[in-house]
Amino acid sequence: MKIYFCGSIRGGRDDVHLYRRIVDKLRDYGTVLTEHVSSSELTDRGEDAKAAGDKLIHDRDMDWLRQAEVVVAEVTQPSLGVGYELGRAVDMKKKILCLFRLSSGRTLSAMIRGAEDSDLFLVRDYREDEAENVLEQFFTNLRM
Ligand code: 6K6
Repeated sequence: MKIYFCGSIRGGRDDVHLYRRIVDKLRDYGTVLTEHVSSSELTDRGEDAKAAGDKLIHDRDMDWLRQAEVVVAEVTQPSLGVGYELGRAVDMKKKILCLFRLSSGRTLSAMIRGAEDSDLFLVRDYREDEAENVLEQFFTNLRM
């Protein structure tokens, strides 16, 4: 199974340690097309973008999104790019899981929370220590 993981890059890298844990767990279920999102070498400064070019990044990511069967997004750190990816993924009728930590004190965008349809688009509030269990539950239900 091809899995597309979304996490904030230019929106801020505060949660990169958690993206790493999520991507590690996602590898149990398939190929993660966007592993770089969890790389601690990728900063919000954009050195990589200068080398690759924003258009190339966008077009490559959209290509991967088309290939993916499942999209998992950590949405606690607000990110324009993640919001954009989720909107495109909805349009492509992908199965989507959004993970949000209430402990952040933030309120999730209504455009994400309100997109929940208990079928293709799921939003799950979780605590950091529950990350692996929440993913296990999601992929177990997917197989049923
Ligand atoms: C590196 C540092 C800053 O920009 C870069 C360029 N690298 C990117 N490489 C691959 N995917 C990217 C890059 N920048 C953004 N994305 C995609 O958008 C990822 O799939 C993330 O899920 C999402 C993050 O968007 P922003 O708006 O937080 O950057």
